[in-house]
Amino acid sequence: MDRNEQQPIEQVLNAPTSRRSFLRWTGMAAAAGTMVACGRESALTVEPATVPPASATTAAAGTDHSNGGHNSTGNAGTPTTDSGLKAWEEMDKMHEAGVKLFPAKTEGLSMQPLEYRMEGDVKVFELTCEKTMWEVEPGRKLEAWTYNGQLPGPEIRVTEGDKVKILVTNNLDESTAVHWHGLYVPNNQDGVPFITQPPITPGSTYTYEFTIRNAGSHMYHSHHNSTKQVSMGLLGPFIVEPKDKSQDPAYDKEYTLVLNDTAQGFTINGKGFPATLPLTAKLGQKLRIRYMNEGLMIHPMHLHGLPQLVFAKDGWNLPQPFMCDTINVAPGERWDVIVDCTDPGVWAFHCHILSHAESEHGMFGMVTALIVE
Ligand SMILES: [Cu+2]
Repeated sequence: MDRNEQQPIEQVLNAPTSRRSFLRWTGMAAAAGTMVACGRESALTVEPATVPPASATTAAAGTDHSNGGHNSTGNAGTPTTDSGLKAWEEMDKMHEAGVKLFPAKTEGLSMQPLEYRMEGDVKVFELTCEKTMWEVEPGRKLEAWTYNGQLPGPEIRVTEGDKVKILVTNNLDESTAVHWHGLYVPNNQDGVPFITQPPITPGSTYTYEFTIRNAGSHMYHSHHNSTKQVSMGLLGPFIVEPKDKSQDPAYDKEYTLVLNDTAQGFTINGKGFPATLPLTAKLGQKLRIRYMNEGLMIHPMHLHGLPQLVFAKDGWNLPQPFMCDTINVAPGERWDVIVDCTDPGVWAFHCHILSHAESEHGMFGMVTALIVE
């Protein structure tokens, strides 16, 4: 079992199983050269957090009402657009353009493994809260508040029984605090200002220290002015390997998918489609997927083609794992699933609240793909 083959974006983009194979699988490589440039910015102009009202998109598509919605070259009732295309042709082009960009390159690597140093038998991690310009989709850069410049923040990965010390430096303009969501910690390490600690004021560093007592997929995030601070990006995955791995199902490769729906729009791991990263697997491999929801809405995550074996909730293995094709992930929840990659192809993988995933401008937001080769 290769526990952590999650790849940084550069590796994924340069790997043979990425853009090239995606195009091959989708049969678009040959067509790519003949793609006619679309007159509009297509999917990239869509604000992921909002779906344009029908009236707005109709206007944007330049529907010509001067001839009663008819045009001389098209079928009766098929409006044309400013570009001379029929409305449905323009819509199809925007959808196609978004898919062809996937996986689109953006700046910023999220959830990189956080290095630590040893102080005796204690693993010491450092997190810095700072303002970062974060590229959600190509060309759409927003101010984010991040841990170590990443959104989601770096992946903290430890083993049950580890002693950890986490130094949090606050370089923001307001106080903050970090809550270790899902972990057993001593009460005074729980990260809630005025209940268990003073706030971490701007410019100061605060030290958390505890022993890891429970395994599983967990999170860390701000617990101060949290609607704002978590929305702006102060969140990250905290993964605890069990001491005894025999209780978990076997898997070959794993991915963490952090779902969000706040200041950056609808995102998976801080990016919106087409800048989301595909998951990749070889035929016959088993993937472990760790879902985490750091947003304010539920997200039913639907993988096409291959069922999901749900075996853990909030880091606790289920007495009775179950199969599904859509797993609802509520705010604060973590679900762990195994996908047995028995069928090759590019399998669409998206939130099934459709307004989080697709508009008339094409797919956006919480959409990615599982590529099985
Ligand atoms: Cu959703």
